[in-house]
Amino acid sequence: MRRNLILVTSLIAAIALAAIVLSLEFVPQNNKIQAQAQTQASAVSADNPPSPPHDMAKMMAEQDSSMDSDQSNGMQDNDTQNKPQSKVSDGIKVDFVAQPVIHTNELASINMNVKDDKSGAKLSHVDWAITVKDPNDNIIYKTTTGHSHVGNMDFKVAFPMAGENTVYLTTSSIGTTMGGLEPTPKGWTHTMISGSPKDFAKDPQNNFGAREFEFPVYVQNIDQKHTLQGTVQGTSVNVDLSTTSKEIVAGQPVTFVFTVTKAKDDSMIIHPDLQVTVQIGNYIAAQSAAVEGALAMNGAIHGHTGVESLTEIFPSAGPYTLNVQLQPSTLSNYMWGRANTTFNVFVSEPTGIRTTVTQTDTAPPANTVNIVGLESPFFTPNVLNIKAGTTVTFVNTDGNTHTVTSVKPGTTDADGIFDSGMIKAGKTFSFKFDKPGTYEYICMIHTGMRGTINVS
Ligand SMILES: [Cu+2]
Repeated sequence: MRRNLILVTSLIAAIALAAIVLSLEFVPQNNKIQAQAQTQASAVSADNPPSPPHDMAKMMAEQDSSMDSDQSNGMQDNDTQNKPQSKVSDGIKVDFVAQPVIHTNELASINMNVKDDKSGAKLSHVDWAITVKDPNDNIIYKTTTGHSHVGNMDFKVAFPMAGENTVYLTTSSIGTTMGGLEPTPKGWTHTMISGSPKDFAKDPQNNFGAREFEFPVYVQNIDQKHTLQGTVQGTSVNVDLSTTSKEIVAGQPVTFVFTVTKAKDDSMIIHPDLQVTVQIGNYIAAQSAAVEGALAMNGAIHGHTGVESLTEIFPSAGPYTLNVQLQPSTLSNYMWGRANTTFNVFVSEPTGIRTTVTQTDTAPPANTVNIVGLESPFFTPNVLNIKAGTTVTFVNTDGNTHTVTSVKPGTTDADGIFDSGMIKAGKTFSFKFDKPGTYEYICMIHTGMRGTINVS
């Protein structure tokens, strides 16, 4: 009994000691992480960007031409980093923060806040749609209409192409008591006065209509250089990853090039061995032979000159990691023991798949109108010509609730001819047009959405 007690006591003492040792070890690291987080936070909250967005775009374009030479020395150029941007359109302000350094094919974070420019207060009940285009004007990302309760929108996107990409934002405010939500305190946002979807459209303070914004986002080539400590004391090596293709696409071969140099003077290390493990989540998609105790002939990736390559076909799109383990061979001119690191790459869908994603906007069946959301053309077809006696079905293909409400031409005043009420995502509304004429309709929640039915 007594002996057990002593055992337990000494066990507790040992655990406590271990905890102290562990915490001592972790304190400096935690501080470092916190310090980094603070630096990031202060960059994010800066309301005024150091230079206006237009000048920045120009700066970036100039930077573009000198990019190749910058990359070869592996230095991070401050001018190719994204800085916080703010834009104002008729009283509505959008603060835009993209991840400062974005490499091609890595998942990058983007954050936007919609505010009242005068008061700086965030708007509540904001709807938004986002389209992202690459430097060649191809759509690489597109949302249906999303909703934010407090005017904050976060999303992640991988940019396949280096250079100046563009994020297009269409945003609009929605009524206050919609969906059973309490209105925000009076005076705090634009979305205040009416609370009723019917009156909402007539309320100039409540209804700020739709606004369109665009923000340039600078993306650097995939080139990523990692400096690693070797297990031999005092040694460190650089591993530089680049690709031979501009884009990494699922199902298509891509060649990764690893360059291994001495960190001290960036001189080439000859005859290094690398093991590369390609992983998505916990799933290992591919692995080269092990380097441990093995020479090149055993199948590890080996480079006579310190430049190794690996050609890989990714089975599907998504965020992958390349885990790289490297060690010198007996023929190497530098002995660092072992080192390892992880590179993040994002594999995109083949273009064919991407195109079909956006094709939902087009070609609905006869006498059907798709409600596509905040971005023009809002309804497809936007103008529908039919014969009297035809029933038209409106299908909400967007991710948000809309209405189809007939209005007096050129206005947002309901004329009572037809009104769908709320059409939730995926739901439909049908109306039979008996009398010839021109019928204009809008969405009562997003009054910028307008379409026409011509009945002959
Ligand atoms: Cu709508």
